[in-house]
Amino acid sequence: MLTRHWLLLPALLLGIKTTPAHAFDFDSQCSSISSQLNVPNSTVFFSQLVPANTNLTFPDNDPSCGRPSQLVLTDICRIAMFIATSDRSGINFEAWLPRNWTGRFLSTGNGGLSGCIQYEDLAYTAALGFATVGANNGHNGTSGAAFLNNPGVVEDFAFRSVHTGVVVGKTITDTFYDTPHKKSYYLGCSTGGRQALKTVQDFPDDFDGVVAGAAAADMNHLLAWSGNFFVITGNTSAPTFVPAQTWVNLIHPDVLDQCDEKLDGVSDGIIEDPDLCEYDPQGLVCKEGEDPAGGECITELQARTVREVFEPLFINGKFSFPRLQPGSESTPTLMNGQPFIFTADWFRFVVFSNPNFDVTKLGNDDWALAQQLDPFKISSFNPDISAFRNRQGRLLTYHGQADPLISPKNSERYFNLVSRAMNLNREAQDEFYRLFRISGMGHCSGGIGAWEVGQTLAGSGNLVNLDPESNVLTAMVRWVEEGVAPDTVLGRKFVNDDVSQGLQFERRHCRFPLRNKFVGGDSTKPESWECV
Ligand SMILES: *[C@@H]1O[C@H](CO)[C@@H](O)[C@H](O)[C@H]1NC(C)=O
Ligand SMILES: *[C@@H]1O[C@H](CO)[C@@H](O)[C@H](O)[C@H]1NC(C)=O
Ligand SMILES: *[C@@H]1O[C@H](CO)[C@@H](O)[C@H](O)[C@H]1NC(C)=O
Ligand SMILES: *[C@@H]1O[C@H](CO)[C@@H](O)[C@H](O)[C@H]1NC(C)=O
Ligand SMILES: *[C@@H]1O[C@H](CO)[C@@H](O)[C@H](O)[C@H]1NC(C)=O
Ligand SMILES: [Ca+2]
Repeated sequence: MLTRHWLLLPALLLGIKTTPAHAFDFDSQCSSISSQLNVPNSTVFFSQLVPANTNLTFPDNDPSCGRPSQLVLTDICRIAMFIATSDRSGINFEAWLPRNWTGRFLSTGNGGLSGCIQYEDLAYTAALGFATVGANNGHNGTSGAAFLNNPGVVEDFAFRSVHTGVVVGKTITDTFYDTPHKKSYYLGCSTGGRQALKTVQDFPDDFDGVVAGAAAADMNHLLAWSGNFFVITGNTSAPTFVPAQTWVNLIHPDVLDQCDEKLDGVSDGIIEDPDLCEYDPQGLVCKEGEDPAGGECITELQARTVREVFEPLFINGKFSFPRLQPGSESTPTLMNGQPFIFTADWFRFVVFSNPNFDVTKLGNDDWALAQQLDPFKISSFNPDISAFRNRQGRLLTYHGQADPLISPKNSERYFNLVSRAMNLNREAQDEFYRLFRISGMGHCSGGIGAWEVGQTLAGSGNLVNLDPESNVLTAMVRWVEEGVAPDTVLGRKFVNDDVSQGLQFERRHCRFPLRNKFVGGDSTKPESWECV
């Protein structure tokens, strides 16, 4: 006893903080948290301490989610619960609370029509010190079948899962650490990007900083647009159909020939700004005596398909969704000669409530009907986000310029619509909302460009470089907390997308409407480019 007092005394004299009266004991807090929570209409399944480097497995997770396990990167308290959102709907929800907490809260989002907790995003953001939450968006798995005759499930998908998770997640965070969180953030892509815009539009107080990738916004029109590729191409035996290998081996090189070096000065397979590309497939049409079966040329009918694929969608003569961008045809997913799966599910289970509906017949009138229904305003396209702006919210959007699933032009379109609706000049909009166009990136991640910008754990380079100059999430934290807005995002490409094999090249991506201009030198060096 005596010895211990003697040891303590100099510490106190020096003003060194000793153990406070209510020591925060992470481990015991984790075992008792469920008894401290009083979330209405919820069931806590468990709370458990998970040490860093644990390989968590999820044997009960729907196999279609493709997430059977996740490596946990830092010590967390993992809380899993069910929260009812109506008497016939509810969300499966998890909070991952890191031992090394920064005082920040974050919500993750979902993808496609799922239905799946994105454990990799929980792992990533918990490792960066966020108290992070994720939910299953109101149903399990990637199918839309759960929407059938259950508007509550559709409502969860449209907005309620994320918002409920945020309300509950903030309470859990503040209770767990016995301190209010300081700032709140969101990180998501695709449907996760749409969810992001939805909260900015309808729940402006939920987040201080929102990072939204490749947003599936203007959702009804997007589903019409993606469904319309089947209308254009026909099935795989139609004379209008263009096989995948023709897109990849014949048309894509021709697109690059017209739009790569000619438009941006560097022949690297990356079209810096596909907005500038007006591709004409006429040169590929078979000449006298040439046979399209050889894959060296295409028919006039196929050339028409190619042109239509790169045109915007008009519904009843009205512009409804921007065109697929040239460059993305190297991944011809939407042109596979089958009704797009998410469109098919949406019309079967939501629009027509008929699992046997013949989705091969979908067309113009159906697209118009879906937009008219717009269940729970799933469109997520309201351009008046002044409430978010007025509370000092910050919005960072990014979009891969070679995205084969959601046209990156739609992110430009929303940016411009906000500007018009709120009557903002460029400077005023820049204050709170920026869009970065990531050249050579596919859907949310991947691609031949310098696509690693801190958006996910994918590719693994993101966790080793948290510099706000090259990480959209830490850039957002700096923007919110220090008022330093990102002017560019330095993207990285690792050899074979494997950080251990080293850096292949870096490129700085510009904020819209600026575009990259090659100014000379080594094109793999960021200094050789300029935003103009
Ligand atoms: C985690 O465990 C699963 C299933 O046992 C295994 O397939 C996976 O490779 C493991 N992941 C890591 C990072 O060890
Ligand atoms: C969804 O999956 C979770 C396990 O991941 C399970 O606890 C829950 O009961 C499932 N919900 C439905 C509606 O099947
Ligand atoms: C909880 O569930 C009951 C019964 O379904 C419902 O009346 C009540 O509004 C719910 N409460 C909350 C906070 O959701
Ligand atoms: C905790 O986070 C801080 C920065 O937020 C970092 O410097 C430190 O290394 C982290 N400690 C552990 C044990 O992860
Ligand atoms: C393609 O469509 C045609 C005409 O509708 C039909 O006769 C044929 O069976 C379809 N082929 C395939 C492979 O679906
Ligand atoms: Ca180029």
